[in-house]
Amino acid sequence: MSLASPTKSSIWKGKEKAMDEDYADLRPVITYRHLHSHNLGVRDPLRVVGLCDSDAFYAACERVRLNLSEDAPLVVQQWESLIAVSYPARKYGISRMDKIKDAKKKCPDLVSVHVATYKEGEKEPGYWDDIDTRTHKVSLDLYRRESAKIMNVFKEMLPNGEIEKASIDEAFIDLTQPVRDTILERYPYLANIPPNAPQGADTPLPSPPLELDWADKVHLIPILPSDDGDDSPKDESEFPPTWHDVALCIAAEFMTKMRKQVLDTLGYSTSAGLARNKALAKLSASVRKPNGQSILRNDAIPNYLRPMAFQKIRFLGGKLGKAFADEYDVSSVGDILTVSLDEMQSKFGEESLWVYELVRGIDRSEVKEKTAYFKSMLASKNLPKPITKSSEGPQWIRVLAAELTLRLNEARETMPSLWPKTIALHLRKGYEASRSKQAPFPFVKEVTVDIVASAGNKLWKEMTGNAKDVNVGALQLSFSNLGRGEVGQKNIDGFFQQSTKRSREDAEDDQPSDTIQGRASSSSPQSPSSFVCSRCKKRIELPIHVVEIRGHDAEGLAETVAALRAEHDDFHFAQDLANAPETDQTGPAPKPSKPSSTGRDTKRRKKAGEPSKGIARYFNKAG
Ligand code: DCP
Ligand code: CA
Repeated sequence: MSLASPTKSSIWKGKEKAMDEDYADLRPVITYRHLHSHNLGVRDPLRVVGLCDSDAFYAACERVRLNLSEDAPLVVQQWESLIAVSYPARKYGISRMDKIKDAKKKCPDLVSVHVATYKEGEKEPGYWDDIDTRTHKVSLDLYRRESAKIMNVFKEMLPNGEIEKASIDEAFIDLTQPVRDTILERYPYLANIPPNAPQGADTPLPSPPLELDWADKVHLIPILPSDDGDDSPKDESEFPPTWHDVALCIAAEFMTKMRKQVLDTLGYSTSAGLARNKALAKLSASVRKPNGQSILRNDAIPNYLRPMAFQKIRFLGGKLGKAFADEYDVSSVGDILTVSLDEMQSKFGEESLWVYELVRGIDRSEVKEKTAYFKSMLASKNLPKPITKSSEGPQWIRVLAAELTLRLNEARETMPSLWPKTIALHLRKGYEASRSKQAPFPFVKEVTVDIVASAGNKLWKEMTGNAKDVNVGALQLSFSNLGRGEVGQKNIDGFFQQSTKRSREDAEDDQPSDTIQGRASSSSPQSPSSFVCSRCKKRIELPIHVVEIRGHDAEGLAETVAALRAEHDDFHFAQDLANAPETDQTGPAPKPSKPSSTGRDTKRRKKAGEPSKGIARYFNKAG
C-alpha cells in the first residue's frame, strides 16, 4: 500500500497556473480525519453537490402526458404567450419570448398545448377549447405532480443524500455522504489510519489515483482557458487528480444513474452540474443542455469564473447585482475581485461577505430539504376585468376553491394528518393594497370543493357586506397554518369556540412559508415581484435570495406577492395591536419572530416593513 505522504510539491503541483490569492483553497490538504468525519457540513473539503434541472420542463410534461415523440416541436402556451419551448421547437428559433402566433409562423407543424386551466363548475383542471382568461384560471398541478415524482426518484435512489427542491424543476443534491461511503469501499486502505501515520488522524491521505475514468456523457469544464478561437482540449496533465476529483467523479456516477432512472421511468431528460457547492453546481448545470452533465473541478474554478458576467451567479442576478455593477462599474467576476472586503462591507454591510466569497467560488449554504413545504397554500386569480357586482364573487371563489381542494387532497396523500387551521380571502382593488379576512377552517373528514367554497363565500360576504357594487381586481384564497390536524380532530365544536384571538396568534406565529418565497423574478417581466403598501408607502419586494418552488408563471408570482402582501398586512395589524391601549381585547402584541437555523437566514427573514440595513435594503427599498 502506498502511503507516500503527499509532499508539498506533489499536492501543489500545477497550482501556480490556476491559483492565486483570490482562489486560494482549490487543493486543500485532505486528512484521515476529514475522510472519517461525518458531520463537517459545508466545511467538508470533500463536499460534492449536484444540481439537476429538467429540460424544457412544462413542455416535457405535456409531451409525456400526450405520449408524443421526443422529436415533436412542442410549446406550452399560457393565454397568448409561451411559457415553455421544447428543444426540437427551439431549433426553429422559437423562444419563450415569442407570442404563439409568431411561433407558429416559424414552425407550421408546431404542437401547441395550452396549460391546463380551472373552469367554473369543474372540480378538476382540464384542457378546454374555450380558454379565456376571463373565465379560466391556470393550473400548474400537472407540473407539480411530475416534479414530485422526479424528487421521489432522487429520494429513493439516494436515501442517505440530502435533497433540496430548488424550484419546480430543479433540485440540489448533496452527494457528500454517499460519495464518501463509496470512496471507502473502493479504496479500502483509507478506512484505517496507518499505525505509522506521522500525525495520526491529521495525516494527509496518500496520493489519489493518477488517472480517473470520468463516466460517459460527462463534460469536464476545462481547467485552462481556451485561446482565442481555439477550443481544442489543452494538456491538463499538470493538474493531476485530487481526492476531491475522485469524489466528483463518483458523484457523477450517482448523478448519471439518477438521471437515467428519471428518463427511463418518467420520460424526462435532465441536465446536471456537479461541483463543490450549490452556487457552482447551479452554474455548471447550464453549461451543457439538454441532457448534459458538467463537472467543475476545483482547479477549473478560476478560469471558469473570472470571465463570467458576475450577475449570472445565483442571487447576484437581481437588484443586488445591479447595485454592485453600478457602484463599482464592474461586469465580470474578474472585475469584482478587485473590490476589497473592507470596501464592500463599508458600502453593503457586514453581510456582503457572502458576495465576496461567492465570486471566489465559495458558497457556504447548505443543501437542506424544506420541511415547511406545506405551510400555506394559495390560489389566486388576477381578473382581466374587475368584479363590480357582489354576486360575481362566488363564481371565482369556487374556481379558487377547486384548486385549493385538489392541492390539499394531494398533499394529504403523502401527509395524511395535514390540515389547515385557517382559511383566508384576500381581495385587491386595482393596484391598492389587499384587504383580507380569515377564519378558522373546520376539520371535516373529507375536504370537498363545496366546503372550501362555502368557507370562502362566507368571507366574501363578510368583506363585501351588502354592498351591491364592488371593485375587485384580484382575489386570492389561501390555507395557512398548515400542520398536523390534531386541533380539528379533537372536537370540531371546540375548534369553533376558539376566538379570533387564537387565529391571530397563529398568524403571527407563522414564519414566512415557502409559498411566499420566490426567486425575485426579474425573469418574469409581465408579473410584478413587488407592491407598494398603501399604509407605509414602502415598496415591498419578494426576497431575491430565497428559493422558488411555485414555478415562474405570472399567476404563480402573483400568488407569492399576494402572500407577501398578506404577511405585510399582518405586520401592520400586529403593530396596531402593539400600539393599542392595554384595554383593547382584540389580540396579543406581536411576538418576536423565531430565530432561524442560521444567522444569515435570520437576516433574510426580517419582516417586511422593518427598516433595513446593508444588503437587505436592496430587497426592501423603493425600486
Ligand atoms: N417557467 C415559466 N415562466 C418563466 C420561466 C419558466 O412559466 N418565465 C416555467 C416553464 C418551464 C419551467 O418553469 O418549463 C422551468 O423553467 P426553466 O427556466 O428551467 O426552463 P425550462 O425547463 O423550460 O427550460 P431549460 O431546458 O432551459 O431548463
Ligand atoms: Ca429547466
